[in-house]
Amino acid sequence: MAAMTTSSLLSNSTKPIQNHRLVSPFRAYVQRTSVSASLSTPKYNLSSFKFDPIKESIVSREMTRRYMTDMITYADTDVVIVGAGSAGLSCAYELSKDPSINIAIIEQSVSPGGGAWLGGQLFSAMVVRKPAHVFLDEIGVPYDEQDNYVVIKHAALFTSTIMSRLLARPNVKLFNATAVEDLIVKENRVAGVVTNWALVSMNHNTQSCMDPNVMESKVVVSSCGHDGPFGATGVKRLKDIGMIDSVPGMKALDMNTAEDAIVRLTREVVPGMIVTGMEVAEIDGAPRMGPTFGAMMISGQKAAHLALRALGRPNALDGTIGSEIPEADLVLASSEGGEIVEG
Ligand code: AHZ
Repeated sequence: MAAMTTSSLLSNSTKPIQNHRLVSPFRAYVQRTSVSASLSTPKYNLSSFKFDPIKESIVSREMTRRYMTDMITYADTDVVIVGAGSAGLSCAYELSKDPSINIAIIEQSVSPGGGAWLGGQLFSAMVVRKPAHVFLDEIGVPYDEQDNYVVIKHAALFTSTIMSRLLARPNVKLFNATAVEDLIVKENRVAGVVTNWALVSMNHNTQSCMDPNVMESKVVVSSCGHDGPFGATGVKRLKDIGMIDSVPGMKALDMNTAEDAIVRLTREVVPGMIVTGMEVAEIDGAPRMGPTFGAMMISGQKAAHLALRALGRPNALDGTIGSEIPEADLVLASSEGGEIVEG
């Protein structure tokens, strides 16, 4: 009886999916793009494998020297992106195409990716509404194509792909396990972030004073997600210090309204600070979209072009890509007239 149940379950689950559109575009994509994974003899002997020797202190010095060099390099940088969820990663990916811009990504978690390791309710698949699938084509993430949307078979495929592309770029440094605790503000302009090891940030109530570190930047992009223990940090701090009036919090779910609104409202909220992703809904009381991710990608892309504009670099918002921009320190991203301010 048990065997019968198992086999009938099995035969149901292995039945071909009726809607051929669900399967064939993905297969076609994989056939076009996958590298050959055929079994071949490894280039070393697996029966008597031996590593080259190393001194333990060398391992320690390699890690320490590189990390400390990065800290020195990025103590004063072009753009700091706070939060490596789908919006922050998309922003960093787009921005890092300009090799003249140095980008530090600060992520409080040990594992970057925010909520984008899963679809919704801990399911695997990630839904992306068209035309945001063009972004997936660019980074090389395969999907099942439907009429108005596409489905990536596992959200982790998007997150791991964008991260591997991004982190290979020489002008990007990810500082994970590091939290942004505060902002640097000078003359009403956000001028960087105040950081601490995330584990230290989480223990301010158990230890006496554990002072933070700082990172100056020309532009800060806040992509901290919606409110939570570490969410919406950027906009909540702006409210605390009186730079914005209120943070009403995201409204109830409406996918259609929410995704367009997030992209439309992605902007430089105060001089020097651009907000992207779900943090935008917090500041504007816009609806949430739940488990559809296209708005995170396009909002991140728009934030990148706002940052490029703020840095006086060619950008898609001004239609200046491919043209020479006059030497300018900083252009207010929020200014329609391209008003230039001092760096
Ligand atoms: O750990 C956070 C996460 O990885 C990180 N973060 C937040 N505050 C931080 C701080 N310092 C350093 N002070 C911090 N890191 O920011 C990341 C935010 O990622 P996310 O995936 O939560 O936000 P997102 O805006 O990129 O994507 C939102 C995805 C959602 S939520 C939602 C809904 O609830 O309706 N729908 C979508 C698509």
